[in-house]
Amino acid sequence: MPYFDVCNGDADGLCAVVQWRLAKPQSATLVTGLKRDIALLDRVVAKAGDQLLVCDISMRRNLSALLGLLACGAEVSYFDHHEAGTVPSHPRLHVHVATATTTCTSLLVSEHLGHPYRHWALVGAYGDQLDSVADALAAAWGVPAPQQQQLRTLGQAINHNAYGDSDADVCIAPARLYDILIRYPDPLALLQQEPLAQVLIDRQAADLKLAMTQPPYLSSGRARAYLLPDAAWSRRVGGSLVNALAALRPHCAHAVLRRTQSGGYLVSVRAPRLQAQGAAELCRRFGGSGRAAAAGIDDLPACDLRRFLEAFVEHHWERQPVRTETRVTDAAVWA
Ligand SMILES: [Mn+2]
Repeated sequence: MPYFDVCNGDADGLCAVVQWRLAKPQSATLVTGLKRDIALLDRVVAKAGDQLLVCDISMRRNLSALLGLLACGAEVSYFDHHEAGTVPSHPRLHVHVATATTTCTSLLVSEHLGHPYRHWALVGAYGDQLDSVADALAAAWGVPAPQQQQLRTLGQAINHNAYGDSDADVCIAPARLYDILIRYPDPLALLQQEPLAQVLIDRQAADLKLAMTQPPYLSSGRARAYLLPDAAWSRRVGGSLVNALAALRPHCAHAVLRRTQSGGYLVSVRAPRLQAQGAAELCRRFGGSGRAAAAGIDDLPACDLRRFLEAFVEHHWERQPVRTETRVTDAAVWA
């Protein structure tokens, strides 16, 4: 009876499966990928009686593959915290989905198992930026502050390792990282004994430091846009740069644009933290989507760059229009 463990390659996904396999040792085929690889169930070929553990990938995005696997006779345990859509009812499908913003897959698995590997649960939660939830749990579980900080740093670093366009962009492919993580029932021991942990931590710090030194491409009183080249580090910094910038200047709106290989731009927009609205509305005008505070555009055509930047600067983040003086730091883009 073959076993398959299917998970997102970020910290939350990997730490969910690590806890499960530490609790239930069993050789299994791991199916994972980078953060952007979500349609993972398509990659599984199963037969009647096979056992699947699925962690931290959207059921909505994997529904047809899931139904196919169930029809083949596989049994599936599904743990996730993304919006699931319509959850099918099936005698061989065991669903553990909770979409509250206070939980994540690592915490759901930990709870299901009776919290046998609490430090791993915390690493996953910190990786998913659930800092206040993880801090409260760590305090309740008696984890001293210095160890809390170590688990947070590790979670963020493992999470960072999942961002990139291909395995060539990241320190270590998530599947290979899993093989190292699973050797350690306690991630604090991994931090002490595994040189890779520091490599991941250093990489994240270096990427963010480099990203933060980029001058704004366009700056107005309340709007700042950054244009990143298409490079391995810029593909890795993902959303962490725009989040860091937004935290640094809460009164400003931020846009981070990265060149894509298709010649367009991947755009991330954050409304001013102090007025967290209007981001989705702006991005929708350019084919993007998102939430009021955080939104994006997957592929802004290069010919729309100037129009987007003008709209970004002129966008009303509050009910009263704000006068802005636009300063363009690099004239080439307007040409
Ligand atoms: Mn997650």
